[in-house]
Amino acid sequence: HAIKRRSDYQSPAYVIQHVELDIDLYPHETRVICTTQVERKSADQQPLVLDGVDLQLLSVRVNGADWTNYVEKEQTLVVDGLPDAFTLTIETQIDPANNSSLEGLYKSGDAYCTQCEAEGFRKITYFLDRPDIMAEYRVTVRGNKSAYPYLLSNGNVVAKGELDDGRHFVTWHDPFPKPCYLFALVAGDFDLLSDNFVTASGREVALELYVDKGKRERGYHALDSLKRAMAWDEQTFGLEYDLDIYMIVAVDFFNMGAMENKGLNVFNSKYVLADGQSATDDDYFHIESVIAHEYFHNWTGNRVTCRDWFQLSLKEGLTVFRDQQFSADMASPLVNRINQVNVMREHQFAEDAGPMSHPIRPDVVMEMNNFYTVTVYDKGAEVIRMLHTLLGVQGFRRGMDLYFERHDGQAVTCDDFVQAMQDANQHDLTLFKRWYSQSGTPVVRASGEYDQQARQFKLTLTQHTPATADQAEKQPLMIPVNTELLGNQGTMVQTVLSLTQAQQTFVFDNIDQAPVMSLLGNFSAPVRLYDGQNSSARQHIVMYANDPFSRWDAMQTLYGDYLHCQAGSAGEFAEPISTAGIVELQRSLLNQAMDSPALVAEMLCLPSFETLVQQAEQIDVDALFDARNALLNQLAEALEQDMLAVVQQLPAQAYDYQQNQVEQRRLRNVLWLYLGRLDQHQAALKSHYHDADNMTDCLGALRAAQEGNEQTFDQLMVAFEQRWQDDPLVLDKWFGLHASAPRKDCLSRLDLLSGHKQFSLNNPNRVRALLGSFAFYNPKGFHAKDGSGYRYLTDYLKRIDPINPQVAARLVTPLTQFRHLDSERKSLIETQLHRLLDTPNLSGDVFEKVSKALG
Ligand code: HT7
Ligand code: ZN
Repeated sequence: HAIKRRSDYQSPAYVIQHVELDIDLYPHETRVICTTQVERKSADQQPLVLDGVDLQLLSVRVNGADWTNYVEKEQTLVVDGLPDAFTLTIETQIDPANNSSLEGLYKSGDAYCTQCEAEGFRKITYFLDRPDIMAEYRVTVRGNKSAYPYLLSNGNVVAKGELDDGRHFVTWHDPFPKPCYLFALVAGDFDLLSDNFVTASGREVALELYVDKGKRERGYHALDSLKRAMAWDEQTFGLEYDLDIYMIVAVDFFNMGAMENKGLNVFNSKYVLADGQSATDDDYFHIESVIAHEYFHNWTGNRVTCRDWFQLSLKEGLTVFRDQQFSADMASPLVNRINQVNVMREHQFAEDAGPMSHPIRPDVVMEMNNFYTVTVYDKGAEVIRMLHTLLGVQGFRRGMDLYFERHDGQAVTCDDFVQAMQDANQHDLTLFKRWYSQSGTPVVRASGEYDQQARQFKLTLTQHTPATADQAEKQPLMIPVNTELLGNQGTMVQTVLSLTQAQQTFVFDNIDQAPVMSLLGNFSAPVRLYDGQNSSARQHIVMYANDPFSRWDAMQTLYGDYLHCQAGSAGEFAEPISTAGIVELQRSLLNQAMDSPALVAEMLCLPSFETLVQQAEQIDVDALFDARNALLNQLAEALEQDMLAVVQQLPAQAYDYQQNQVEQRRLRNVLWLYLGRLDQHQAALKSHYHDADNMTDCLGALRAAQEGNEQTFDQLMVAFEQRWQDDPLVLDKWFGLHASAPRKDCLSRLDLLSGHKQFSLNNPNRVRALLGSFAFYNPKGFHAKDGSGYRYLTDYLKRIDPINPQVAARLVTPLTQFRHLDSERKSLIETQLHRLLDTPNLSGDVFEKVSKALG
C-alpha cells in the first residue's frame, strides 16, 4: 500500500491532448480501443508509464504498427523506445458485469455506467490517469439497440447509426479539454424528461434527465432545481453553461451522491427522484442542493480543474460553498447555516480529533478515495466562507473573475486560487493560507474585563490548535470572530474581530455597562469557542441577541452544558442552567413559535448525541444517552399543553414543497418528538402518520414513535413496509429507522432485515441505510458494553470490503473514532480493528484507515 506525498508532485513526462475511444459494450467482454496523440515533454528518454487496473490487454500499436516494447507491471503499462510524438492505440477487454466496486465501467441494474473520479478511468483503459492531463475526447459507444436505446457520453452527438446483429452506435465529441476523471458513458433504456434553458447571452441549452422506467413523475423537482441553479450562477457569478446539452442520469448503484462529468452528470437516484408521497422536505432540499453542486462544478472543477488530487478542496470546498450560498438564497439562510454547523460539529470536528485528521489540502495520501471527506468538503467550504467574509461580496466576486480569467482551461492549485483572491483585492492573504496546510480544530478562548469608570470593555481572545494525529506543531491562524456585545437594552456593539495571534486584546470604548459577549456569530470560523460565561449570560443571548444564529447557538450550549453535568462529563464551564430554567426558556420559545417557526423549531432541538460526544474529553455512553432521553421526557411532560397548543394552531394544508409549509412541518414534527413520548398521545401520533398526505409527516411520526413508544413504532413500521416494500429507495428510510432504534434486540433485528428481499450488500444505498445507520446513529446498540456491536459491524466489513472497498472504508469510520470512549470500549474496538487488519487481501482503502486508527 504505497504512500503518495503532495511534495512529490512532478509535471507529466508525456502529455495527451486528443483521445479517441471506441467502446463496444458486452456484459463480460467489453472491448475498449483507446487511441491517443501523445507528446513527450521531458528531456530524458524515460518510458511512458500508463495506469491500468483489472484490464486484459489485447494489443499495443504505435503510429498504426504493432509495438512489443512494453511490460505490464504493478497496475501499469510501461512502454519504451518511443518517438517524441506519436499515435498510441491500445486495445483492452473489461468485465463490467463483474465490477462490484462501482468504479470504472460497471452495470447498475440493467444499465451500463461509469464512475472515473478519482482514479477509475484506469479501470477502463491504460491511460495517464491524473487530472493535469487535459484532452479533447471523441467517443464512440456501441451496444444492443433494444436493450440500450440510449448510448450517452460527454459533449455533442456527431454521428450515429445502425450496426449488424441489432446493435447501434453513437459518436460524441466534447470540445472542452478535460481530465479523464470527467469522462462518462451511460447506456440503457430510460424514461426521459426534456426541457431547455436559455442562457443570459441567448443560447438555448437542451436539458435531459434520464430516470428508471416508470419514475418520470419523480424527476420534475430535479429538473426545476437545475434551471434555478443555472440562473443563479449567471446572476451571482456571471457564469454561463457552455455546451448545447446538459444531461443527468439517475442510477441505483452509486458510491457517492453524484458526479459532475462534463455535460453528463451521473446521479445516485436518491438525489434525483422525489414526489410528496415518497420524499421528505429534506430530500427535496438535498436534491436541489446536489443538483446545484454538480452544475456549479462545470466552472469550479471542470473548466478550471485540479492539478493533482491533493488540491481536491480547490474544486470541492469552493463548490460546496457555492451550493450553500445558492441554497441560502433559495430557502432559509438561518436553517441552512444551522445544518451546516451541525455537520461541522458532529462529523468534521470528529475527523480532526481522530486518526484520519488532515488539512483541507492533505499532504499524504494512500488511497485517494479516502479523502473525499468532511474536512476537504465542508471545512474547505468554511475556509472559502472566511475569504468571502474577509473580502466582502464584491471583493470575492472580483477574485472569482480573476481566477477564471487566469486559469480557464487549466489544472491548478489551491495557491493559485488564493493568489487570484489576493491580487484582485490587493489584500495580503499570506497568513490566511495556513488554513490550507494546518489540520485540527482551533480552540478560541475569550475573557472580558469591564472598567466602569473608563466606560471601557477589554476583550481578550486566545487561540490554540491542539496537536492532531498527523501534525504535532501548530501555528496561529487568521480567525474572523463575529462579535456582539449585549447590554440590558440589547446590542451595544456588532463587529468582526480579526484574531491573528496566539493572544490579542480588543478594546471597546463608550460601553455603559458590563456586556454579555455573543461571539462567533453565524459560526464565523470553524473553531471551538470557550467564553467562560455563565448560564444567565447565555439566557440573555437566547432572549436578546440580534443575530438569530447566536440565539440558537447559546441555546445549544445551555443544553450541552446541562447534559454533560447530568452525565458526569462536564468540562470547563460555570454552573449549568436548572431543569426548570430550560423548561421556562422553551416555554417562552413556544410562545413565539407561530411568528418564527423555523428558528423556534431549531431552538427546541437538543444537540444530537453525536455532537455531544465531541464536546467532552471522555464520555460515558449510557449516562449521556440516558441524560438526553431524561431531559426530553421532562420537557415533554412539563410543556405538554404549550406544545399541543402550537400543534393545534399549525394549519393543515395539502402538501407543497414551499418554504412556509416546510417550516411549519418542521416545527410540528419537532413537537411530535416530544409529545410522542407521552402515552396519552399515541392515538394522535398514529393519526399523524395515517392522515399524512406526505412523506415528511409520515417520517416525522415514525421518528417520534422510534424515540417515544415501542408499540406505536412497531405498528407504524409494519404499515410503512406494507406500503413501500417494492420501492427500495423509500424503504431505505425504513431500514434506517430500524437500524437506529435503541432496542435491546437490535442485532437480531438487523439479521432479519439483512434477509429482506430488498436488501443487498452490493447496493451502497442499502448498506448505508442499514449498517451505516446502526454504526453512526445507534449509540446504544453500536457501543454495547460487551462489544457485540463492534463485532457485528466488523463481520459485515469483512464481507463488504471484497465487494466494494469504498463503501467498506466509509463504514469503518465509527470504529476508528474512539477517542472519547472509555478504556474498556477502546480495547474492544481495537480487537476488532486487529481482526480487520488480519483479513486476507484487505483493500488499501480499509487498510489505510484501520492502520492509522491502531497507530
Ligand atoms: N466530485 C464527485 C466525487 C465523487 C466520487 C469520488 C470518489 C468515488 C466516487 C465518487 N462519486 C463522486 C462528487 C462531487 O463532489 O460533486
Ligand atoms: Zn463536488
